[in-house]
Amino acid sequence: MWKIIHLDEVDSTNDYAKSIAEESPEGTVVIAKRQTAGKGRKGRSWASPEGGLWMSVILKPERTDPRLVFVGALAVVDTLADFGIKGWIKWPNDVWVEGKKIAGVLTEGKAEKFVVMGIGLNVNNPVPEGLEREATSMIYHTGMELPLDSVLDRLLFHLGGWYGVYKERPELLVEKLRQRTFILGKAVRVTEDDKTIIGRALDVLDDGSLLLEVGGELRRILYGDVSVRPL
Ligand code: BT5
Repeated sequence: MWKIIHLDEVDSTNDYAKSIAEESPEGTVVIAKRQTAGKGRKGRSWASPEGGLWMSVILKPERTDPRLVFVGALAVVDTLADFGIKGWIKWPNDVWVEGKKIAGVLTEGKAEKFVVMGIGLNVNNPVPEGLEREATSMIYHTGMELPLDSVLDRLLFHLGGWYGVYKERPELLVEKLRQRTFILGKAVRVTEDDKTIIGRALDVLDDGSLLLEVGGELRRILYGDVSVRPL
């Protein structure tokens, strides 16, 4: 299913993948040793020095909905497990290990044409400067360098599996996400642009949205940055 394009350096594998997506088959993967302008959501930057796994997959699903990002997050959690690391998901797109972020997923696309799913996973690279308190890398948990090719192999294997689930039985994807997210039951702050909502995360609904209890009322959140607040 996969056709892999290896690059030494690129601004962003997501931008590169988008530029070739229309004429490329589904399953084309762009991977770079380093990115000079790696991107997070909302224009944030993603530190991408050598040693990490920076890649983007071109997908052409018949339907695209917010649950697609869970495919990437669950595939990262399973990949970490293959290397003996327990990962947890922070809805909707982050993977954390022992209270720190180890990976992020960024999906972008063109309606009805393609989706590019970018995954950044810290593997052998040290934590980016300035993020020492918030981020972590696989090497700190395995105690040794990992061959990036093996990590990529496992990640693509799990991506293929979860993508199949997304297409056939998306409710199962959400079920699995519920089990692997660490925010349920916690007091959270959800920020979207300049709006902030504080409440308790109750559930991830079947459509992928987050159900919050805010001052006794229920609110459905479709998108946002979640941070867990001390009770
Ligand atoms: C994400 O955004 O977590 C999505 C990151 C996706 C990166 C991949 S790499 C391959 C592909 N090509 C791209 O250009 N992007 C994708 P967000 O939830 O907005 O989180 C961004 C925040 O994570 C930043 O503001 C930093 O606080 C933090 N961060 C930046 N670099 C990091 C790193 N290497 N490890 C952990 N946290 C990081």
